[in-house]
Amino acid sequence: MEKIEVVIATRNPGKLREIDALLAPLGLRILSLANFPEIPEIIEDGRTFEENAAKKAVAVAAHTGRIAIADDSGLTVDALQGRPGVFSARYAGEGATDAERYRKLLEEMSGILKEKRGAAFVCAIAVSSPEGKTETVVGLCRGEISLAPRGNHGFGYDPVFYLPDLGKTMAELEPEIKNRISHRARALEKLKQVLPNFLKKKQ
Ligand code: ITT
Repeated sequence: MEKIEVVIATRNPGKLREIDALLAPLGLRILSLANFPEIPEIIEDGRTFEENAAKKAVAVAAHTGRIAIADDSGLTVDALQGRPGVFSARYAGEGATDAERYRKLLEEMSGILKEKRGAAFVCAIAVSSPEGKTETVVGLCRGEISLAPRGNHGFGYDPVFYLPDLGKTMAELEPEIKNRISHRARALEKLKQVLPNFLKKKQ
């Protein structure tokens, strides 16, 4: 049987790897923006993760004529009143590396006591059909901002996101474990509930 094609609307290889692994059991043919290099950059000017995820999914579905799945995610830190939030990717300026971003965060958090270092990773995932039907779901994972980076797995802010229950940072977890507990895993679990409505063959 021909596989249904779905485009993952991200330029972030870390996200793509995780989404790919989490959707693998569905037997879809996963395409990414690498298959559509002509798609221009989508301006993420929404006020919420949900708005940005929907904007990316709608634009890519319209452009490719295929079902598109987009992820908008980031870190919200309690002591920073939710920052960097939707600005997580731009927190240390355009073109900064992951390490530059988390080092800037550790610097901004210096002097903040362990009890006040609570944070959450948030992931909004939107799915959109070429006709413009869209659903958005959100997943969240709570933890703390560590005092120093640890671990080499994952991507982004993972080395400084500490999970007290596991006694490890997100970057110290094997990918299979992160993919069981992360904000992205939780959002994709919810996505799997609504996805069948998008994958139905047109009569
Ligand atoms: P796309 O928009 O192309 O998908 P992006 O990297 O620009 O890629 P976002 O605008 O959603 O994505 O920004 C997400 C930011 O949050 C970025 O700095 C990531 O490194 C970080 N982030 C998201 N999920 C993460 C995770 O699971 N672990 C660590 N950091 C994460």
